[in-house]
Amino acid sequence: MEKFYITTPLYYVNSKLHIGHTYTTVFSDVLNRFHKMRGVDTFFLTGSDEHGQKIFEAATAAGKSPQALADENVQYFKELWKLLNVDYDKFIRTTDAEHENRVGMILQKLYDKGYIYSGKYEAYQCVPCESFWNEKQLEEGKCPSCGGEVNWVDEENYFFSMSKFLPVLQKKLAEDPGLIKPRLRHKEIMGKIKDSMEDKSVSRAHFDWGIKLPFDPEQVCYVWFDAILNYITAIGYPENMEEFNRFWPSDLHVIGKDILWFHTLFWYSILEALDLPLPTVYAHGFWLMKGGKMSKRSGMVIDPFELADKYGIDSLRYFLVSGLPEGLDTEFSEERLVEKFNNELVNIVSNTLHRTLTMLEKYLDGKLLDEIEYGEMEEALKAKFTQYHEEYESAFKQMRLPKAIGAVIDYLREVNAYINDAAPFRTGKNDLKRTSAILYTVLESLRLTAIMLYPVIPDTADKILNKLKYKWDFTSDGHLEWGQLKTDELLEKGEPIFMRLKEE
Ligand code: ME8
Repeated sequence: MEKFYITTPLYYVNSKLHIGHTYTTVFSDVLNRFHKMRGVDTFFLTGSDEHGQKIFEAATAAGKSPQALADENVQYFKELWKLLNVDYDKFIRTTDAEHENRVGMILQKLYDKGYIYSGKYEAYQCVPCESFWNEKQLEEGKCPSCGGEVNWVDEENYFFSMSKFLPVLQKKLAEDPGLIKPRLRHKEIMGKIKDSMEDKSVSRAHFDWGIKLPFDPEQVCYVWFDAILNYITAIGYPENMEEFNRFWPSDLHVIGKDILWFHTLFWYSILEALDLPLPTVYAHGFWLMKGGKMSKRSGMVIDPFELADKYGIDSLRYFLVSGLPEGLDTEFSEERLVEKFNNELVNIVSNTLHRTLTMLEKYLDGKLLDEIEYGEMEEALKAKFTQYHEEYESAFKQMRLPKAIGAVIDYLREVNAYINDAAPFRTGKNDLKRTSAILYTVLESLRLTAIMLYPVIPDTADKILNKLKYKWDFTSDGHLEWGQLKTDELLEKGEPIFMRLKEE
């Protein structure tokens, strides 16, 4: 059976989440649902990053223990994902005993292989990014990831011999550019390899909020080394290799472009050291606010709870995944959210459904005739469906979600043009056979579009399919074949599925 293993970053528990984090998780959920509804054996992992100096400092400032702060925010993360219909299979916390034990085993394994050794550490540290850099990596003396201030640290600790693996990686990445997506991110990383050719410290001696090194309990594991291993510990490595082999290599690590270096050169070197195959990484751009990156640090953030409350869950999911074009940064705007919702989900999806069910009630008392006779116009529309469906599938497989959604909406535009041309409002009661064939063609198109939109707006898809009295279990393939809508049910128009939104 085909499998699909997808992950989000583990979000830091130092504070609440904003629309940027929400985007990554919803985007991953949409991709996961797309594969799941094709009958694939999917596994969707998300979680929380809880160790390290940054969390320790945030907890101290709030007068709490790091564990208490983490517990509180994990609860909040889970509430947010539940509200937004994020259907993950596992939520991993880096303080889970299972994860901590497995990280300990991996550290010991690498130490025994001679890939971890002790030495003197000197680097520039960026506390908010939990990152360490050499002189060459800094950009104008600032952290290359967030552009913030860095400070100098030196201490005795342990190093991972990353430089040993980078030449192999360089070759592998040149041979297989598809590992890092989109293409511009692959290019970015290829350009960074030569400045990364040095070993990386993987322990800290000056504080203790972390996983103790099994071979030196005076030191704790560097938070990025601990957290990045979650993608393999969550599925059993190194204890349960049967479960692990079912899903590894993962199919997609979805991240923002800020943590690309860690998820490629750093992560891939660890995997090389463990003799594990490399997975694909997809890095998206940023949601901006007033031209800058929306971030906890800048304080310029948009609260997802507030937005979901104002505009609804599916409108938020829809806007997020259709609103950020591949690889690019985009300004977040409520005005655009409302406009997109009204233009696409209300004017096109909801109105087409309501208008058609209204005609069905009016001319055929809510029941389609059993026999459907297709004419030329119907055959032409079916051919268009095949074409848009292919475009949708191909865009989805390339993670081009705005394009995939665009294909569905464009198809519905064609359906509306077909309604105008076929004119069931003219044939009406005079030619019931013809009217029924036209309305069937439109309702079947709506059934197909509801299924295509299901990964993005699952509740709405469910509502549409309920109105059409179409039953499916959301996880088996074959529902996107033309002609599966039954004609033996009484369909009622009821209330429209969406009303126009106003910006608040
Ligand atoms: O980096 N636009 O966690 P984090 C789009 N714990 N996405 C954004 C964004 C924005 N303005 N701001 C944040 C960490 N993100 C580490 C990860 S993984 C082993 C450890 C999203 O809480 C984006 O996915 O800082 C980014 O990569 C992630 O949040 C960073 O979350």
